[in-house]
Formats: sequence, C-alpha cells, structure tokens
Amino acid sequence: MRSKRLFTAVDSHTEGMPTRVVTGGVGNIPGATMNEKRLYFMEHLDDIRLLLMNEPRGHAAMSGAILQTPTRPDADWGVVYIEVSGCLPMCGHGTIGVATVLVETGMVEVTEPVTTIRLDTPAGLVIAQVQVTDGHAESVTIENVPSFTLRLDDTVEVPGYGSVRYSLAFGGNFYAMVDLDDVNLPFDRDHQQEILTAGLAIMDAINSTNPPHHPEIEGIDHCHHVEFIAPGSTAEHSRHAMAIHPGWFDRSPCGTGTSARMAELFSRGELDLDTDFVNESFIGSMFTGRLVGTTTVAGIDAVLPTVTGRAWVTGIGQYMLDPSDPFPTGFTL
Ligand code: PYC
Repeated sequence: MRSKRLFTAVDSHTEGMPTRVVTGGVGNIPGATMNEKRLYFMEHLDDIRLLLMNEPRGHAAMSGAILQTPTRPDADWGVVYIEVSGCLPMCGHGTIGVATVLVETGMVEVTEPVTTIRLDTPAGLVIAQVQVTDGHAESVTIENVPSFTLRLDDTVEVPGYGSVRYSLAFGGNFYAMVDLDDVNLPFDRDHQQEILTAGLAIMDAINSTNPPHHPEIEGIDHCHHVEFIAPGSTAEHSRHAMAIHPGWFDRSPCGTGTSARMAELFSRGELDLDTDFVNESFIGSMFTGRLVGTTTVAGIDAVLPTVTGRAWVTGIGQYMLDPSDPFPTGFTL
C-alpha cells in the first residue's frame, strides 16, 4: 500500500446531507482570518477539496468541513467548508455536523445538558449549542451570522423562462428565493431535473446581470443557490427544493438557506422575532429556525437567526492518494 497523501475524517450526515469532517492531513492553511484561509485554500489547495469531495471518494452532492486552529481568541475551532461546488463562507448543515462530531469524538470538552462550541467560520463567529444526553449529541442549535434581505420581489429575465420574480437574501451565502409555481414546476422529486435546470438558469441570469456582493466579506459575490418554495408554504412551515451550482440539491433543509428565508419573511412582516419557523427539505427532513434579534450589516437592516437540527456520525475514514492513481483530483460525471 502506497500513499502520497493521507487524510483522516469523521463522516456524518445532517438531516440527510453529508458532512465529511476532516480532522487531519491538511495542516495549517495560511491566513490571518478564516476567510483569508478560505481564499488561500481556493487558490492554492483546491486539489484537496476535489480529492475528498469528487468521485470516487465522494459524490456529486458531497460536502465537508476542514478543522483548523481558530484565528480569533474567542473561538474553540476554525472551519473551512468544502463541497463539490467550492468553498462556502458558511454552511449550516456542515456546522451542525462539525459540532456533533466534535462532541461525539471528545474533541471538545463535553458538558451536559448543553455543550457550547464557538466556531471561527469564514463568514464570522458561529456559536453551536449542542444538546447532549449520556455523551450523545441529540441536536444542535447554531447561532448564525447576521442575515439580511437585498432584494424583495425583484425580476430577472431568464432565457427559456421569461421574467422570473425572485427575492434575494444572505444567510451565510446568497439565496435567490423563487416560487415553484412561478416557473410552472411541481414540488415533486420526479421533476428534479427540470427544477435543477431552472435553478441553474436563474443563477446564471442573476450572476450575469446583477450579482450580489456582501458589503463586508471579501469573495462573497455571487448567487449559487436557488430556494424553490413549494406551494402552500407559510411563514410557520415552508417546504422547498434547494438547487445548488453546479447541479445538485441540498438533502438537508439548508441552514444558511433557512436563515436567508427567515430574513426574507421578516422583511415582508410575515415572521416575528422569537417565533418558530420550520423549514422542510426536498427529502422531507426539517430544521427549526428562529430570529432572536436585529442588527445592521454595513447599514443594511439584518436579523440574527438560530437554526436547530440533528446530525449523526456515519463513519471514520482515512482517505489516501496512491501515486499511480489516474484521478488525483477525482472526477464528476
Ligand atoms: O446547510 O447551509 C447549509 C448548506 C449550504 C449548502 C448545503 N447546505
């Protein structure tokens, strides 16, 4: 057995969506902040992401998180998120997966009934409150980064779909929110390819005509997620299909998407502070969100979301790269 790279990871899933938590093999990523590390990683170390996320070690909807020493004194661990699409500034299901893995492996000091873990993410400090019973992480509530609405009921010309109404909000990533009825598609997994095609066309149209920019965080400058809202959704319970660039669906209810959706509903006056909001994924799994305060981001009105969900450890792995492997960065089909 030969290997020129060796990575250790604890695999998990959060409400159906995988998070491969990389615990060793990457080393310290250069950068004074976690966002600088993310940008450095994207430019110089992306081979590692491709190796760990693509086939044959991963798959077309693979996602993960690389643990790092934090860059800020008020954090316990740093995280660089990786997935088939690239490196997200923040990932909700990934954070719930990381917090669960840190507790279940004893990589943080565990206290019951609640273990608090402070995470240095590229989008800012995220606090995870883990409900622990008999050493088992039962659920995780994340206190996410400030989230805000940029556009409410805007329209974009989308080739093949005409003028499409959408709202755009930030919840750790930018999300375009579109009613499925507006693109004449049913909330039905049998129609997933058509929903995905519509989502990619909407992202392309927004990014080529009016891409969003985070006013404070470098490198957050596009929309790679379209949250298609199912008919019958309300400000108490919403169902959606989350189409993600370059062509897959979130299996989880999407923590950053849930935060963006709550910001949008708050802007409409439909969701109050301290009120439960249940967000349901395309596979029927659920997160419960809440808005717990307001703030501003560079003068823009923003909300402070929490998102609660569950994750489960699925395995412990060592991922290798044989020097003769013809696919050192994997592949996608
Ligand atoms: O949970 O924030 C999330 C997320 C982003 C992309 C996939 N999941």
